[in-house]
Amino acid sequence: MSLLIKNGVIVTAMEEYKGDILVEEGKIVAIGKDLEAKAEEIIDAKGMYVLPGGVDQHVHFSFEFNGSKVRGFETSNAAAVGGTTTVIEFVNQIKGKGLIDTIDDYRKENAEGIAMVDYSFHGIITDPSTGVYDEIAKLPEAGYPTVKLFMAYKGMFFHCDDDVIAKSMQKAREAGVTIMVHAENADLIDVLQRECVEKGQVEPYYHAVSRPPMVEVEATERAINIARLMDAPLYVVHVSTKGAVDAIKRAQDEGLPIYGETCTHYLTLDKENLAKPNFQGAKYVCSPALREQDDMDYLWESIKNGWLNAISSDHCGFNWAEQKHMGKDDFRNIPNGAPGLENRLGVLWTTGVETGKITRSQLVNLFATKPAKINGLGDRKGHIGVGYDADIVLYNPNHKSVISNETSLQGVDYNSYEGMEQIGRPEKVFLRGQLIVDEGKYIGQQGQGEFVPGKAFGLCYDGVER
Ligand code: DUC
Ligand code: ZN
Ligand code: ZN
Ligand code: ZN
Repeated sequence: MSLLIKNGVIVTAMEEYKGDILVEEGKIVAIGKDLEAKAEEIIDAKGMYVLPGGVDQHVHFSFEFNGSKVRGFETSNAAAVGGTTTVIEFVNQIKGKGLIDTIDDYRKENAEGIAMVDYSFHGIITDPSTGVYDEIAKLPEAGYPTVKLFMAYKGMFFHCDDDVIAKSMQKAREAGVTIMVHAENADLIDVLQRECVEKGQVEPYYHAVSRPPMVEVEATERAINIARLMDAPLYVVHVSTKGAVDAIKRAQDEGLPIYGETCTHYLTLDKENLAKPNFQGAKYVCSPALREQDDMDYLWESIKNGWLNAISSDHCGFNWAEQKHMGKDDFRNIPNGAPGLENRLGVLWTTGVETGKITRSQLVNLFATKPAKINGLGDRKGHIGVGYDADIVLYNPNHKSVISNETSLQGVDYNSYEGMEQIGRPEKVFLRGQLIVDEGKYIGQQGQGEFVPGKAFGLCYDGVER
């Protein structure tokens, strides 16, 4: 199968230029001005921006909170219509079972034959007693070179203390495995949560009150110090606040390989959403909590200046009606996490590119190129270049729409961006050269997505550019 995409403006992390793209057998084989090439199919992309398919490196299709589970890979077509062609899913190690076995089995049962975009995995360590530290060396060979550890959630099965982080980092460094942390101080949150509940403050808003910026800043600084001690790299997920960015920035200025991502919602939604009446605030309960305007402004500065390296969705498909309502009488029982897989590109384009806060190239870098590199997918994904997978988005900048859950594919009963006017949309999306979205509608098939193994040392160690 060959395909020629003509007359579009190609946007990469470095530049934009007018050009044609020739695709053969799912790969980009040539790029040039007025390419004279024969192809079975020719697409005129005049008026479109031609972007690499997004890499959402922080997606939950199996996250569980108090026994309640999010929607799974059967909703991954939401990624496709949102211009994301690769998702990276976090898999919790099953207690008593090895991490690689857990991910292998999860992959066979929950992703293969179901996924509608390409996918990769991060492991989450929950049970060091299985010899998991020794497994870290074998993770790259299995194609899973990234591991997340939860500093937050005192008492929950996935919470880790500092010894687990330190020992994981010791092994990870040698193996080229990237350790990621959810940086919030579990003990401090526990104290603050109890204080709220004792005062009868049980509404969703107190989720944010009991998780102030300082609990994130403290844990981020601690994680950086552990990484410094262990001489290991570190990737901090879902950074939401100025103090945490500053800690990362200081470490980078010292030359340490410390990196961080933020998420669409921390840039665009503020803490006041949690105060919405009639338990609507529960829709915005995620961790870290939504912040105030000054933090949001600082995050925009941070992505613009390269202090943070990726923007992910941290997509968590919990329903409001049953699942979020588990916390009707006590915010501590509201499942943490919000959907957003489908809206990452449209929302960032609207609030970032259209307002002039970031350039299209910066968006491409944060949305696709850098997350692919960080996770060891950078030789195939996240860039429009010869030899890369033909994961291509034709973004129509003239389309206007209003975000509504009625048209959403996320399989959840609400949308965090409901009512927001969106500028532009992914008009056509190609996954390895196959058209899976046309006129903004998903037209692909279940099972079309393939596993993409990550490679070691994605998070560079030796002064490689961030
Ligand atoms: N952390 C995540 O990364 N996702 C959902 C909830 C959480 O705490
Ligand atoms: Zn602890
Ligand atoms: Zn987290
Ligand atoms: Zn997450």
